[in-house]
Amino acid sequence: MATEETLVLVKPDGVARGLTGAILARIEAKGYALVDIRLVDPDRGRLEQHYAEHEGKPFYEPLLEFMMSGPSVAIRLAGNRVIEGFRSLAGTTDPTTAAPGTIRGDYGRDWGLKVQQNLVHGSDSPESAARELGIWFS
Ligand code: RTP
Ligand code: MG
Repeated sequence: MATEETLVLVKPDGVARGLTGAILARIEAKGYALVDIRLVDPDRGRLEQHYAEHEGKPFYEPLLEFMMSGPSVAIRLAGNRVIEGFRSLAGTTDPTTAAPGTIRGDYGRDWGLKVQQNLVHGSDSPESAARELGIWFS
């Protein structure tokens, strides 16, 4: 199988809380390769592209506001089955119930806000990865 790539974001809550290093350490310990990494302060247009699938959902506007609240670290990550592998490292969407041992499960919680602040993003398919890498590394 050809080596796969995914887009990982350390979202604004992860950067603001100083967890970028801890999250990168988990990714490196798992053995995936960092191909590119950059700090990005995304404008609304970039986020509308990234989250197009969620437009119209109740959490869409709070999600864009949250993602514009500070910079994210964008990572181009490579390895066999890295898409499902990173999502497994990240844990499920809701950090309150994400399994301990995952990034969201160990570092995340419900802060009583309008959107899940869950520290990281990982592409969910090869098609999403190609599209999202184009948005964040253009
Ligand atoms: P991601 O795309 O960030 O890797 O996370 P995911 O697949 O686990 O979650 P997804 O359903 O794609 O949702 C994207 C992001 O929107 C926020 N969200 N908040 N009900 C809520 O408050 C809610 N639902 C989703 C989260 O930040 C989620 O990661
Ligand atoms: Mg998603």
